[in-house]
Amino acid sequence: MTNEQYYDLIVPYQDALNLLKARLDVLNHSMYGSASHPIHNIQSRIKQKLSIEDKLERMELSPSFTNAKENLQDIAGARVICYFERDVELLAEQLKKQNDLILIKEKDYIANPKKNGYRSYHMVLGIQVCTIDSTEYYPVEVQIRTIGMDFWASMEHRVCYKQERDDKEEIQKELLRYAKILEEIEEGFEQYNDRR
Ligand code: 0O2
Repeated sequence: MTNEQYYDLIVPYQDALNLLKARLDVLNHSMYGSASHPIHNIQSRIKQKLSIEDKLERMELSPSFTNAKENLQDIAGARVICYFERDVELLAEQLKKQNDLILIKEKDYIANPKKNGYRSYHMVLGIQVCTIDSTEYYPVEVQIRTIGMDFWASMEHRVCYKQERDDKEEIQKELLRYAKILEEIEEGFEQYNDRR
């Protein structure tokens, strides 16, 4: 893929991401009124050219514009960090209710955490992008999680994720323990919040 093809590829994904972020802003302001907001922060990214090419190669596909568009659902990604687990659930529910968005894929690693302790709610949403001559849906991968889940995932990503290590099993056990401790701490905060 040439640089020019890469930039042509990502323009509508960036548009889709911007449209989704505007939706999230509105939900953030309106979900609980002006009293409090569910979202702590939002991070977003467009996949780098090299990461797109690497991923296609891992899928045994040639790294072309067409293969990227037809086979990748994470060219655009948003990570939404909420305060409480209940905020994650409500936000996901609200997004699913918006009937001009398409739910392409959903993975609930909060209801079903991964073996290593990873917890997060994932969805791929189809966002309608209207230009002067076309209307098309583009996928955006959305990860919604709490501050504690994000802390755990960021640290695990740093020390372990996709790495070959001799002590991987041992580390995984320890990481699972940390995930449980963080879950307990967050439950404590949520209970304090409910008692206000
Ligand atoms: P990176 O480096 O964060 O970009 P996919 O891999 O997206 O094609 P799949 O299996 O449906 O397909 O993805 P899934 O399970 O929804 O997970 C996708 C993303 O979730 C990962 O992206 C990570 O960001 C995050 N994730 C999943 N499992 C873990 C985990 O065990 N630890 C951490 N820290 N993050 C996880 P990438 O592209 O794999 O990685």
